[in-house]
Amino acid sequence: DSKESVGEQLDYTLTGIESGAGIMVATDKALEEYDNLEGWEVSSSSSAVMTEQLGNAIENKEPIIVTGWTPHWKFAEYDLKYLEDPKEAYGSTEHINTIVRKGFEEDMPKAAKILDNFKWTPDDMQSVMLELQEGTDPVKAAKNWIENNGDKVDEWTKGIEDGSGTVKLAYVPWQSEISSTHVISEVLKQKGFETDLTQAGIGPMFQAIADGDSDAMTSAWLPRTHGDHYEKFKDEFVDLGENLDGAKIGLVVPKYMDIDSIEDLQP
Ligand code: PBE
Repeated sequence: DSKESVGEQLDYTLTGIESGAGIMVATDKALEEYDNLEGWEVSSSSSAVMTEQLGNAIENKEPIIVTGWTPHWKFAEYDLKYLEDPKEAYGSTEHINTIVRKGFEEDMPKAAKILDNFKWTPDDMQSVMLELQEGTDPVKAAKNWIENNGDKVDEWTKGIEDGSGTVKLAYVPWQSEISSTHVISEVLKQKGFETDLTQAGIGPMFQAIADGDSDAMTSAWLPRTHGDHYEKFKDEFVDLGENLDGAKIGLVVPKYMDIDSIEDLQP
């Protein structure tokens, strides 16, 4: 019945992802900060289930509100929009930083320089994510991107001699992080290094860098998404700065939905 409010149609539920993700923490904050979201909740599942439910809703032209982020292939696949967030519960623009353990730059200066030089765009990351979504193996998807973007890779490695030794990379197995980590891993391998990739949750990933158990991560979404973890450990790692600018998190809906702002939702 089209006379039902969006809240009624959705049973007052936002479609979330893995609990513990930065965007889920931000969503809890949004639910607190917006008085009009009283009575709403967020379901937790996984990124894969979220995109599946989004796809199903769009196929049936039904309403859905998901926790969404950029870069992500869903924006290439579907007509979507972010709901305005006047209270900035989700922050504004995010960037993604590369972080290394203390002492790594001294121990492996060539590898550290390559990691420091690593910088790409949301479109670059999104194209690798799309390949993953289509079923390509992460190493192959990374190699394909490298093959098609030799000019960028040359920039990251220019004037750096081949090295040796193993670089230990930690990452959370989200498609965005799988993409960046495999791309930088393949570039390091092309320059003579070996790499050792370890999957972890966000907190354990920061902890591993702080403890020196891992050398580097390319997955710190800042200032908001992983801000709490960053603050907790910031004296115990070295921040090499941005590897991607123009990331974003928020509530995302199909364009056919008749709402534009979080404030349009009714309690
Ligand atoms: N994400 C993708 C993560 C970071 C990368 C936006 C789902 C999050 O912590 O929310």
